[in-house]
Amino acid sequence: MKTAFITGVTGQDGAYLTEFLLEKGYQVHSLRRRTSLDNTLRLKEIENNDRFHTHYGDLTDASGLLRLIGTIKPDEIYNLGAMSHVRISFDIPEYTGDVDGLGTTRLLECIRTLDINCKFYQASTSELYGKVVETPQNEETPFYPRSPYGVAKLYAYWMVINYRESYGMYACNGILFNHESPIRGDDFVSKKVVKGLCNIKNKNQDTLVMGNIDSKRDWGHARDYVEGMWLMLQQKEPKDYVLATGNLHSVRELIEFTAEELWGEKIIWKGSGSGEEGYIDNKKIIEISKEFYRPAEVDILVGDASKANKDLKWTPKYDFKSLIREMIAFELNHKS
Ligand code: NAP
Ligand code: G4F
Repeated sequence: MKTAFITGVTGQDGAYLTEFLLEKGYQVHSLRRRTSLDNTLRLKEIENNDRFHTHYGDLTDASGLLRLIGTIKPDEIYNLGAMSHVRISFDIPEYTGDVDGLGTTRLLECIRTLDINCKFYQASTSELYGKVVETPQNEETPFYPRSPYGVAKLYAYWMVINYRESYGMYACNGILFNHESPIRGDDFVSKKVVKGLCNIKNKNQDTLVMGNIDSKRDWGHARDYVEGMWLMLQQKEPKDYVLATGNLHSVRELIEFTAEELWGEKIIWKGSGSGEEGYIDNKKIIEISKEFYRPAEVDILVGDASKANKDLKWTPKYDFKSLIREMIAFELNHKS
């Protein structure tokens, strides 16, 4: 029976990965932050599994990490913990660097110091490509991060490669494009749009206020992506892989598709820029506010996952429509 240690277990990917590894027969140990309100809502269905364990800790606390990893001696570490919100990273850049950047180094140092035989997965991101220099992006595409989050993750990305090359560590970067699910955090665009429009449909909200709706992303389902993380750690050689669907949609299309699923009709757009508004049945449901714009935007991200398709035999099962339909169904059932 293998033992895994997961940071970020209380987040979207942490919950799906834990479920996946428990199904594979793993013992799963995980890092949980102490919070004043319950942060384990995504873990309710698995928290009673006797192969699942949480431990209090923080990626900024090196001595705690060393003690935990030294006791658990995991076969695999999945570093999913992060301050993961791009816009908020502009508000707390130093903290973001500490958790997302140095937090990764702290874990790598634990493996080196304890001299344990432990594979390491790093949650790298398509945000590394930022102001993209080619489309689609693959493992060879140069990086140009556009946020404190992207810059912190770039440091972590290179530390993983440095520890692999310096100490022969089995350490991989998964360069994952946006992946969503019904349990996505409320302040990411997919959840905000689906939840907001479902609320409007149910007359619990009047309008949805959005930022830049012309940015474009490659959205997949988190359930598909956690399988890819695991596959990266089951290979002969540690390598870095892009996981993506290869399909591109704008935030505007996300809003239009969700609205059409809910009302069976098209949104009518009026105005432009931050004065643009969206209407259904002559009722305004979308407004734009600069509040949700970023100081520097990533306009377009779309990945080429050919290397993962070939080496890992990884292909996503969900597409954009099945992802959004599942998110809508969750919101509607959740409310009833
Ligand atoms: P998420 O839902 O925001 O979860 C982040 C997790 O990190 C939460 O469990 C959070 O704990 C934890 N965390 C935050 N600060 C921490 C700290 N100081 N010490 C320990 N844990 C801390 O993110 P996600 O969408 O699951 O993403 C997982 C990872 O993949 C992140 O590293 C993210 O940057 C990266 N990534 C995500 C995507 C995507 O589209 N989802 C794409 C590429 C890469 P609390 O619950 O207590 O806040
Ligand atoms: O959903 P988002 O906040 O995701 P973003 O910035 O792409 O970051 C996510 O994916 C990354 C992978 O590429 C991860 F590394 C990262 O941790 C995170 O999971 O925003 C998507 C797009 C952006 O262009 C944003 O400007 O949607 C645009 N947007 C427009 N209005 C909005 C809004 N984003 C948010 N969060 N809220 C809005 O009202």
